[in-house]
Amino acid sequence: MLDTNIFLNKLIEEKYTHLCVVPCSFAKNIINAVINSKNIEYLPCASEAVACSVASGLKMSGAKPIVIVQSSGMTNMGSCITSLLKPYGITFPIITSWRTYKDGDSEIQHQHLATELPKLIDSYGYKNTILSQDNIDKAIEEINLCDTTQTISILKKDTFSKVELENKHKIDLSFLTPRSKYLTYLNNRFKDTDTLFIGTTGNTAREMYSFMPDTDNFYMAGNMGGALSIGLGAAMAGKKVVVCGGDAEFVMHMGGLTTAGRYKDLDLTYILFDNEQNKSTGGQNTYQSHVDYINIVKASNIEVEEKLITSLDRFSDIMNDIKKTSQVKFICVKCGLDDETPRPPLDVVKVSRF
Ligand SMILES: Cc1ncc(C[n+]2csc(CCOP(=O)(O)OP(=O)(O)O)c2C)c(N)n1
Repeated sequence: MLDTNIFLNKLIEEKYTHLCVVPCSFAKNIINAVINSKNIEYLPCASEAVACSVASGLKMSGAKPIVIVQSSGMTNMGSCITSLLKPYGITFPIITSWRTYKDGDSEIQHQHLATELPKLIDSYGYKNTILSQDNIDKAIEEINLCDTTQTISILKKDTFSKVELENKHKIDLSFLTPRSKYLTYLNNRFKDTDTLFIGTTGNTAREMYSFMPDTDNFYMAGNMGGALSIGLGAAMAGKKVVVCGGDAEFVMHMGGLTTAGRYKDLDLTYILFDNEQNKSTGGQNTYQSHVDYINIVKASNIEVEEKLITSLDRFSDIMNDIKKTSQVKFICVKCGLDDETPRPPLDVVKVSRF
C-alpha cells in the first residue's frame, strides 16, 4: 500500500497543480488527501469527458493536471482521448481505477471492463501501466511517464492508505429528512400501481431496494447520467415513470434535459434527491451548491416544482397531485443521509424489459 500523504507530497514536489476527478471509491483516500491539501487544487467534474477536457485546457495553458476516474468512466472519455488528446499530442496523467467483477455479483456495470479495460485503453492507442502498490518512487515515475507519453495508469483496489477528510470539509446533513423517509412514502403511495420507478446508479437505487419493496423498480446499476433519458424512452413508449436520481448522476449527462424538454403529454417525473455528495463512492462533496437545479430544468422547458422540497409533508402533497396532469416534471428534494443499505441482488438488477 502507498502512504497517500507522502505520495501526494511527491506529486506536489513534481509541480502537479490540479486533480480533475469523477470519484471512484478506489480513489477515495487520494481524493481526501487532495481536498485536505492547500497545495494542489481539487477539481470535481460532472463527467469524465469534462475532466479530460478541463485537464487539456489546463495542460495547454502551462498547468500540470492529473485526471482520476473510475474504469466505467473511461468510455465517457473516449471522444476526448481519440479526437483531442491523440491528434493534438496532448498528454497528462490519467489514472483509472480497475473495477473487478465476480460471477453472481450484482454490479453488472463492471463486468465487461473487468476483463477488457486494457484492450479499451489499447484501442485508444494508449499503453497502460499498473500503478505500483508498494513503491512510491516507482509510482511517481509511472505518473511522470503518463504525463509525457500516451500511457494510462491503472489503479487497483487498496493502493492508497487511509486518509480522513478534515472536519471542515465534511458535510452535515443531520438537520434534513433522510432519503429513506421519502422512499418509504413513495412505496406506500405507489404500491399496487403500474408506475415504473427507475433508480440511478449510486446509493439511490440501493436504497430503493430496501425502502421500496412493493413498487415496480428498475435498478440502473451503471449508465451514470442516463436515467432521465431512459425514463424518457420508457414514457414515450407509454409507461408511467418516476426516476429517482442523485445530484452527481443528474449532472453527468445533463444535455438529456434538452431532449426531454421537447416533449409534452408524457407521464415522466424526475425526483432529484440532492444529498450534496457522491454517497456511494465515499461521500465526496459534489461541490455543486452553485447550481440552481430547478431553474436549469425549467429553462429546458420542463415543468418544475418551483420550491425546493425539504419536508415529507410538502413532498407527499406534491406526489399526491402529480398524476393529475401528464407532462415531464421535475422535483428537487434536499435530503439527509441513511446508513448503508445492501445492494440489490443480481436477479432483481438484471432486467432487460420493463
Ligand atoms: C461513468 C461513471 N463514472 C463514475 C461512476 C462511479 N460512481 C458511481 S455512483 C457515483 C456517485 C453517485 O452520486 P449521486 O448521484 O449523487 O448519488 P448518491 O450515491 O449520493 O445517492 C459515482 C461517481 C460510475 N458509476 N459511472
